[in-house]
Amino acid sequence: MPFNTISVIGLGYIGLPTAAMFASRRKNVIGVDINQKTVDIINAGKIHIVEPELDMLVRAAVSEGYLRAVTKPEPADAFLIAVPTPFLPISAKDEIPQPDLGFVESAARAIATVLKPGDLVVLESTSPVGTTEQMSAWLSEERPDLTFPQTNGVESDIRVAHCPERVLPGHVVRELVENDRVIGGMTERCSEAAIDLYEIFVGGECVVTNARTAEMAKLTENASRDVSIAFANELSIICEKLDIDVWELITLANRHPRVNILQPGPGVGGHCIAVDPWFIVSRTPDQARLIRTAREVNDFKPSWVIEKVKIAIADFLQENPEKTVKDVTCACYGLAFKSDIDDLRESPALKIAQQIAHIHSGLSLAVEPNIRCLPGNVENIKLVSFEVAMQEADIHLMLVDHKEFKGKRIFNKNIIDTKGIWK
Ligand code: SAJ
Repeated sequence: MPFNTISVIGLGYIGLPTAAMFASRRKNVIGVDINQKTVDIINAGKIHIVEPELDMLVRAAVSEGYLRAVTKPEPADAFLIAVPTPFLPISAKDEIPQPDLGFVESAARAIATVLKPGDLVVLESTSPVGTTEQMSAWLSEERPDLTFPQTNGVESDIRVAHCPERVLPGHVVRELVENDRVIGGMTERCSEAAIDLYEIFVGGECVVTNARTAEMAKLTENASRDVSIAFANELSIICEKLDIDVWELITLANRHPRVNILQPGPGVGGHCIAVDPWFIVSRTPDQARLIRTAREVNDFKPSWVIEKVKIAIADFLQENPEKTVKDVTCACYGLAFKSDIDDLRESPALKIAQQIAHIHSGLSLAVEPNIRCLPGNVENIKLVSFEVAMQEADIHLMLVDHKEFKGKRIFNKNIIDTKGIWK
């Protein structure tokens, strides 16, 4: 099936690289985003996010005329929806977060106006099971003159599929091409059309399933990683009680040929692994017991780390009775949600640093080699160099194992090392 014009709705961390990738294969790409500033930046050949190699790809795509951005959908042969699927705010502490499909609904209703028979609509956003069918129902509500797979099966005018993104932030450009792709069409013809679309740039295998299984596959991948990290985080808490070095323990256990324990840390962040498992729990709360507990274990880790800082401050004051708590300086090393990136969104490290700055009356320092300044909403934290923090702080909290922090030799310091790199 030829796709002369491809439209990508949502030009964020997934949508923009995907749009640029189609454009790099000399397809006519229309990127749609509700944010005028984002649209202007892209049309100037620049990017509004940090992702290696993406700037070159977008610059070339725009300057050669294959990619342009707009705020309102225009006709195309294929539409890829890559908008956020966050969860709704929760009011009670033990409430299960519920998915917010508002962006998917708006995107679906917006593209419906320009759909024509033969078009393909792909949902790429990570979504709870049933969302693709729901999206197709929204499209059909807007366009009663067209037929859709839920009512007309393989004969439908419009093809609909779920093809979840699975790329790792920091490696998006390479992984978009190399990773296998799950293709979940609502019918066989929908899957065939989606394969034709992705084969434009995907070098990995396009594996076909149905839409619901594709939705669950994506959630399963991230929930599986969340459960594995929760195991490591729980081990770190157990080992602390038993006076065992968790890093040594994991290294030893991983020598077993069938054991592969992940690494503990200050908690799980980012906009995927800390969110997606809830999409399973919210649909099947009575069945998804382990998945829910894993989320709770990982979400608990930042408070556990903060308690350790409080204890370290108290111990320091006991050893230095001439000082008051106001004289104690704390330094946090790393603020990003994981190593070697600049992304602070949903970062447990940032959350911990902010909480310490909030409760601690002494000075709070932070070292984050991947950013130049702190976001406007971060208060009472001074961004300093590694050397300044090492010299000035009394309590040193290692939060993110950035390459700049590894291999440093640190002696005679009060260190809380959540990543096990300064033991
Ligand atoms: N983390 C640990 N210990 C580990 C590994 C990770 O504490 O051993 C923490 C990280 O520090 C970070 C969080 O987990 O806070 C998530 O980091 P990550 O590298 O595991 O994953 P993401 O969120 O960057 O990307 C994930 C990937 N999913 C899987 O590996 C199953 C990626 O392939 C997905 O495309 C992405 O989610 C997504 O968009 O869903």
